[in-house]
Amino acid sequence: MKDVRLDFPLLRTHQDLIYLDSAATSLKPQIVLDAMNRYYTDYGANIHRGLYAISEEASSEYEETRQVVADFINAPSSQEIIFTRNATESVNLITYALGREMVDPGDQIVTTVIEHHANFVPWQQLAFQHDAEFKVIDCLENGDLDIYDETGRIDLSGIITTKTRFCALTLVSNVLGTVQPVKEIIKAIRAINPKTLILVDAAQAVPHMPVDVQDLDCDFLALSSHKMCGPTGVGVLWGRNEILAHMPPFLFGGAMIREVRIEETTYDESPHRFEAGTPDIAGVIGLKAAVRYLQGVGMQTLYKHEQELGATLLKQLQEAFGTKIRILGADSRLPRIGLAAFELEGCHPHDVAALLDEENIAVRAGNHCAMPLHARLKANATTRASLYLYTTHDDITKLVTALHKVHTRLCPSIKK
Ligand code: ALA
Repeated sequence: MKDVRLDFPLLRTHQDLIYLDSAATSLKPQIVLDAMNRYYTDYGANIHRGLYAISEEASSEYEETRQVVADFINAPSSQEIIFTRNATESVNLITYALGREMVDPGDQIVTTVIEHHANFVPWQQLAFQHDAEFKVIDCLENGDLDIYDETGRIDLSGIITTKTRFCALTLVSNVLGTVQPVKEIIKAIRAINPKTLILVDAAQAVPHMPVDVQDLDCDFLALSSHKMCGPTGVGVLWGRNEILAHMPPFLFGGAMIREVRIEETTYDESPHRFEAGTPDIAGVIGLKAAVRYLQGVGMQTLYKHEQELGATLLKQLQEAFGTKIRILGADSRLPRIGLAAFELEGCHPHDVAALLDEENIAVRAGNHCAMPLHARLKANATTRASLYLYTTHDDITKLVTALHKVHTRLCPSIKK
């Protein structure tokens, strides 16, 4: 994994930077930048419109990304891949297009307290607007979902009912770093209510581990290009064809219609029905390069690397600070990606992040768009270090050394 650092130009232009904020956005390899640049310099026409060579080339490069993404998440068909602006928009597409049609007063929408706001607020608002019940699965002190019976089996009786229209789940929490047993949860949901539609937020999962929508058996999956070596401005919604085929549009305009008359408009098939207007063509082409790059590294290899590094991160932080550090989710026995959100005794996370910046270390501080989870775990805010394929053991050692300095500066009176 060491050689991959050479692929990331930002690591060359900032040789001293220790970038530990990949959960916010990953760095981009040169081949992604080249692919986007090639579009703008060599064939930068609009897609699906021009009957001339460079427009056809742009259309074909754009459409090819659907197949590449479909293969990456093992979707049965490239027609099930919808390009959006980001994972947030992917979730909103479902809550607007399908949610408004399907949710009646008295119905129920289920999500969890560990969600990112992107997979929480759209469902909350949908429930509120339709007088539906908004049920939030709680978590335990270690961040694991409170869904297990005394034998450790997943038991969703009392949570999922015949009224549950939607259930929204994250595969990997952007604060806990834990990989949730989503496949098993989905099995348990289906056993109670096979009609519940299930959306998986995989924004923090797809960049770090192999994800297979058929194996998960979900109905929808949202992901984000910029967290997986791709450009910002592009997200993906995967959905089962049989649902998308009947789903009404969300945004109206050009490129999503079949026929427009003054009296009536008819719409194109999915996925084009859900891609109104000129999309981020360069971004989608960049995403294709990013997926191919990750496939070249190998998702199993990447996941193993992150699990090792993530375990090192936790161990070094715990050894260095003992009871003075609280790492959210560290006591969970679930598998993890390389991420640790922590409170350091006596130090405000914003001060920690600002002082780490003086040491050329980039981390994120705050609630990481997961206020319900922070409130549940009684943490006002945390400092988060998040790793990726270009992170090294040396980066972690430097973080821990710098944190010592920060702690001494901010809390001179606390005995180390
Ligand atoms: N969702 C991104 C994060 O967790 C921005 O940092």
